[in-house]
Amino acid sequence: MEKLIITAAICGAEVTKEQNPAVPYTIEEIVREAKSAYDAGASIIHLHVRWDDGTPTQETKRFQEAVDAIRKVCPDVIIQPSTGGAVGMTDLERLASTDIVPTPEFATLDCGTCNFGGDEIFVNTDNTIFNFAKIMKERGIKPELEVFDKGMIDIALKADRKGLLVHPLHFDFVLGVQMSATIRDLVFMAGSIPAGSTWTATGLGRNAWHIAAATISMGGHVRVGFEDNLYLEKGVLAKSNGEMVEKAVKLAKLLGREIATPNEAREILSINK
Ligand code: KMH
Ligand code: ZN
Repeated sequence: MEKLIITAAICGAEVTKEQNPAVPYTIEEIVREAKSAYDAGASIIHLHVRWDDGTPTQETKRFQEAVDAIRKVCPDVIIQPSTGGAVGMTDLERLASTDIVPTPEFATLDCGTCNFGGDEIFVNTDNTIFNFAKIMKERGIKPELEVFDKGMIDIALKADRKGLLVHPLHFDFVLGVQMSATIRDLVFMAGSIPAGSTWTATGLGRNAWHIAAATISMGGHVRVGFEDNLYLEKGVLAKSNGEMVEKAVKLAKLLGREIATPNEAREILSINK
């Protein structure tokens, strides 16, 4: 089977230090978490940034500072800025994370609107999605198509029919936010994308580890990290993102998959081609 790409979603926009004190806010903390994940075997850092008090921001300068600092200690890692940001941000605000220098090689592209718990709605209209896709294509940024249910795959394919995406497509199945996170759901999602596409999956919270194990067995790629899950196992908070990457590496070894380096991940995902 193809080598396994591990993405570490180290920070997110919603989780807090009250939930797990290791959640990073400052640039130093973000770098610490990125390095722990990279050292453990992550080849991609999915990046959100915060102000020092934990407030999420998409400000270009703050992203630039974080990316430059991560690059110093993880020179070849793939840094994937979020264009999702936090619920309620405007499209312009969200895209500001991609204005860093050099232009990012990879970034997320959220492919639909979804319920985000309580009264929160994460809004991505068709026009937002098509506009983000167009801008990313023009700027040579590979989109990771974030899909929270099957309908979002269909919206991504609509963008593809409009010529806004470059093949091979890469999807990230985020299970356990809107869609449930059973193995049946995962198999359905993996069977619903065009042949030749690559995919990553992540299970939110208590869904993290069965989704990781199934994904590794199915030939997909895995995302772990504080953005999606704060626990190493039931009742045990992870002390770092690195600990969660280590657990994914252990699962991969047990299941017979080798881990991809960042350059091997670029090759597998056709980044910069
Ligand atoms: N924080 C969520 C509202 C992404 O990074 O593209 C959006 C999100 C997805 O995390
Ligand atoms: Zn994110």
